[in-house]
Amino acid sequence: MKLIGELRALLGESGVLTDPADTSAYTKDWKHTVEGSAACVVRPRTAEEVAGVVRLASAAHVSVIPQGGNTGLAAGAIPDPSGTQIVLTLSRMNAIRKLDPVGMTVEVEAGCIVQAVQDAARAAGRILPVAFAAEGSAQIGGIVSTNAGGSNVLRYGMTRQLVLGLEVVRADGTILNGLRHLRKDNAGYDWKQLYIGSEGTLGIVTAVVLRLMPQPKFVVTSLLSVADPRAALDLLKQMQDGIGDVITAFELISPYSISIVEKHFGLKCPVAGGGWMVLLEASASVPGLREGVDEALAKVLESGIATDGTVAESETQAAQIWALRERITEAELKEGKSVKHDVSVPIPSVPEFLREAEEKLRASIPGAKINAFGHLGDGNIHFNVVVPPVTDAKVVNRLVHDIVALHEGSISAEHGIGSYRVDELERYRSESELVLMKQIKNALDPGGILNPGKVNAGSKI
Ligand code: 2HG
Ligand code: ZN
Repeated sequence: MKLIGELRALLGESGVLTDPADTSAYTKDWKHTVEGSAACVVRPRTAEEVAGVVRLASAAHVSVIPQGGNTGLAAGAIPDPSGTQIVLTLSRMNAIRKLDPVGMTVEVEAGCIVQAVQDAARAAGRILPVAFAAEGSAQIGGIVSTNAGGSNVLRYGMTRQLVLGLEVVRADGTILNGLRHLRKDNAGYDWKQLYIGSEGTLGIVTAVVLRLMPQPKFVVTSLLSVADPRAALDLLKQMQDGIGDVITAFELISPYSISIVEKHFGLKCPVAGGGWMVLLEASASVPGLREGVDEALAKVLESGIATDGTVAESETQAAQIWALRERITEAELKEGKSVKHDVSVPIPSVPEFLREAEEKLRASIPGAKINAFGHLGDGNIHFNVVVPPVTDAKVVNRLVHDIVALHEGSISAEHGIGSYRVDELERYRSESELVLMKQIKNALDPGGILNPGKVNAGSKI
């Protein structure tokens, strides 16, 4: 293939992988349920090299699939099975260029591992306030391109809220540089918003300026048992009333989720009873946080909204509580075939959604086990269903998503559409929204070479 030679001339021998032994890690998703094939994997070191790859690929009418840490759960960074597409990994572009503790910004290259940026921020007395189980492998470019969520969204917002500046390689191979470290910038259209969350279908993010936050001096982590999701919602209301300004996480965990984490990782839930759990974390720098949380917890325990609970007395105990939450995804993988739903509904509707969806599933899919957990404080539930191997995932999706639609929710709260939810997007977004999305795609990538088939809004119009 002539293109491979051109890419080698541009990037050097080590910049182009073609041996399947080297490329296979880039052609299947984290869950190993979607597997494609690539003509090659390219490993550029600069935005100029990324732009060069895009120009060569475009001239050869070959598509480019940008890939970060490949931790996504929507198969949004995997090539199709044709073996003709190029995977472009940003992993060699991993410099932390500039960290400003006064302006509270950090400028990083797209391939930086999220945790490395978190560590650098902490060393400067600041935090990068994203938190999710895959942060040790996920890359900054990936979380920006997917507008990743996680368990701190309640306090700090989605990744979008943290992006101040962006550098993007456009589909025509030009570099768009907006790496500004500004809090306020209303000069013209805020074009970076188009690229954030567009899953590499409009441009390739090569560098980012992120907002940092002050590092809270005190953190209180607690685990509380509640009778059911409705009680969890009551608990949320009470805690918002009492200490809402210091809550950083409010996570709901079903009994089944706890049971599989205990089973597969030998962990032990410190709160007995085997019921629904809420992980609540609060953080602040002013003294008195622990007393304030204790007082609020005493009230909810007294009133019976929470039936039992524990507060971590050390960082180790806090980490143990978090492990129960963060290992659910891995435990689910060990349980067998699962069908994922990353949904959101208005927060007050969460208990009703859970009740209806569970009822429907139990009636339609005998043997289904519901692994429901997630970010109740944001109305985002991972309603994952462990099913017998013969089950048609699309049937399960339809069932759950129709209930989400009845509650005017979203079929993708934080993981994105990828290739996994393309049909669902067409079904649940209005025609006028799909038309607009298609117009945006056509305007920014008229040749359709960037991550084709992903998101794919309006393809059926
Ligand atoms: C989480 O909240 C992640 O832990 C993964 O978003 C959710 O496994 C999942 O479906
Ligand atoms: Zn999540």
